[in-house]
Amino acid sequence: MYHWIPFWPETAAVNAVVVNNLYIAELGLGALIMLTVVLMMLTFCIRYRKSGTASRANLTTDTWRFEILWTVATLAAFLVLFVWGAQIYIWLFKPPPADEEVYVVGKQWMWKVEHAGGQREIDALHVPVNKTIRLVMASEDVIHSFFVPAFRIKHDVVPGTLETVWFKATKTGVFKLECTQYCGLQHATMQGEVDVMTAPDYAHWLVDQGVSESLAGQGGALFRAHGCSGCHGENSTVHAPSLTGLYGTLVHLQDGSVRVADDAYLRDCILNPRSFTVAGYPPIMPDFSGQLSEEDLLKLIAYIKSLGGMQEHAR
Ligand code: HEC
Ligand SMILES: [Cu+2]
Repeated sequence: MYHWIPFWPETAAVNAVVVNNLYIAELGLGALIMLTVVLMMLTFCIRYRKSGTASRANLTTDTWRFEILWTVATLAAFLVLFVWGAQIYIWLFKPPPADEEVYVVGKQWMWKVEHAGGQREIDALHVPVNKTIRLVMASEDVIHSFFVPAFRIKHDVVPGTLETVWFKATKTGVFKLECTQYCGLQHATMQGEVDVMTAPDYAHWLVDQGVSESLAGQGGALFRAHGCSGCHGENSTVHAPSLTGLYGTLVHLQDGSVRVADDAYLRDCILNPRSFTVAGYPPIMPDFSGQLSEEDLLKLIAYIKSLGGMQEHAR
C-alpha cells in the first residue's frame, strides 16, 4: 500500500499493518503542520519585506484568540495520535489466544528456538502463515532484543524473567531477525531468519526434524530427574500444591497478595521460592537457581503448562 514511499520496509504481519497506519498518520500530520508553518513564514517574509508595498496600517496586537486556537488544535490532533498509539501499544503487548507457542532463548550471540513438539533451531524460526504465534523469551546472559522489521515487532529479552511477544505473519517468505540491543562484541552477528511457510509445508518441516520427544515430554523427564515429582507428584506424601490445572489461575500467596500463574510466575517459583510462599503450604520448596539452564526451565514450564490450566488468563 505504501510501497511507493522510498525505503519503505516490507510489511508481512498484521502487527506491521497497524504500525504502518499510525506511522503514516504521524508523518502526515507532522508534514501538514510543518508545511503550514513554513508556508506562512515564507508568505510573510515576502509580503512584508522592506521594499514591499503591503499595508501595515491595521496591525493586530490582540493575537491571543489565534494563539489559543492554534495551540488547542495541534494539542487535540496530537492527543488523538497519543490515544491511538497507546491502544496499539497495549494491543501489541497483550497476546491474543495463540495458535502456537514457541520458546526463544537469547544468548551471546545467537537465538535458540524450541518448538512445542521439541524441534530445535538456531538463528532461525519456522512458523506457519496466518497463525497467531506467541513467543516466550528468555535470556541466558545479558539483555537482547528480538526484532523482526517486516513484522514491526521488537521486544527486549531480559535475563531473570520471561518476556512474551506475538505476531501473525500474513505472507510466506524469509524475513530478517535481528538483535537490536547492543549485547557484546559479536552483537552485529546476532541475526537470523524467520521462515514463514504454508500450513502443509510447516507440518512437513516439523516432521522432517525427526524429533521424538515434545518439549513438555522433555520437561516431564526433568520434573522427575530433579525430584519435583517427589513433592508435587500425585502420590506424594509431602504437603505441596498440585500443579495440575495451575497455569493461568490466580494464586494466593502467604503475604496476602495474588499472582497470575503465568510463564514468569512459574519461573519465579522454581528459581526464587524463598521470595514468596503459596498460601497454606510450608516454605520447603528448594531453590533450583544455578541448577537449571534457561532451556531446562522452559521445558519444565512447558511441562507444567501441559498439565492444564486457563491459558487465556496467563497473558
Ligand atoms: C521438597 C519438596 C518440593 C520439591 C522437591 C519441589 N517443590 Fe515446588 N513447591 C513445594 C511447596 C511446599 C510449594 C508451596 C510453597 C511455596 O510456594 O514455597 C511449592 C510450590 C511450587 C510452585 C507454585 C505452585 C502454586 O500453586 O502456585 C511451583 C510451580 C513449583 N513448586 C514447581 C516445582 C518444580 C518445577 C520443582 C522441581 C524443579 C519443584 N517445585 C520441586 C515443594 C517442593
Ligand atoms: Cu543480542
